[in-house]
Amino acid sequence: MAMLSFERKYRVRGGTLIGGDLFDFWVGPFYVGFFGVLVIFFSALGTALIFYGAAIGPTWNPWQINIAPPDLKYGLALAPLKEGGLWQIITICATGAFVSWALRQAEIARKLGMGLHIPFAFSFAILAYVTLVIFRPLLLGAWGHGFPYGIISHLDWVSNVGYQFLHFHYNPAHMIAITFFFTNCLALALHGSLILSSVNPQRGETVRTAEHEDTYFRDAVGYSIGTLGIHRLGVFLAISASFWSAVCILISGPFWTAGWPEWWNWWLDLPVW
Ligand code: UQ2
Repeated sequence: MAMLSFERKYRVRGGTLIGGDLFDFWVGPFYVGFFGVLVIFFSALGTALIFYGAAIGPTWNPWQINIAPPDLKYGLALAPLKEGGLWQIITICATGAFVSWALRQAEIARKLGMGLHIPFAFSFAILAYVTLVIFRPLLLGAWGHGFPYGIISHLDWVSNVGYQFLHFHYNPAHMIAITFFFTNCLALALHGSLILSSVNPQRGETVRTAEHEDTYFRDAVGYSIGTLGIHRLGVFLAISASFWSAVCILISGPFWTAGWPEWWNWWLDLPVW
């Protein structure tokens, strides 16, 4: 069945969170919905403001374009447009677009009678971003603590904030986050390669099934987590990576101001020595 005629029977009415039938329609292959309209609005406005910020800036070199947050002196107030105000509105647009995207995911999932796992998982990515540009600046008392929007400039920000704590790799939450990112890579490499090895055979060979997949890992490591289990593990590793990333930057400043290597003094200070 051609994809479009196949999809037609799943294009059901309802499942919307807001707006009822008003926005319950598709444009070509895309479901719109109330949140689709919001996504278009926020991303169009946000992108236009980024281009405006680039236009009033010193360069069109894509690597060097930079839209900086306000100076710390503005605290948590609104700043003039050309002194960080643009960054503030762009941040609102980005957050609005991301949250609307998650809610559109939820509407589509409801329409199809699926679980809400996709918007749930995506919300951890939103959390990581919002922690950087909203929660942490709020806790530190100035929007100027958000990261600048630019390819090179945001790298510089990460480097500078890292060195502010002497050695960010000693941040325990950062360690946990990295461990999840790496384990996520391991799990996806195992899973992706296992699936390709069994269901994408050479010409003339037959497709292998889950029995073979289980057997492979039982032979190799004495354990198979299973076809459903590997996906549960994947979601867990992925959301944990985002979650601990958010934690590691949130505690840096608001809850720990010394160098991160020093945090480990609790070990040396244990009375047991
Ligand atoms: C598995 C399984 C899959 C998989 C993978 C495994 C049939 C198709 C990759 C193997 C995974 C294991 C042994 C867990 C590894 C643990 C960590 C923390 C990386 O058993 O079932 O389904 O894709």
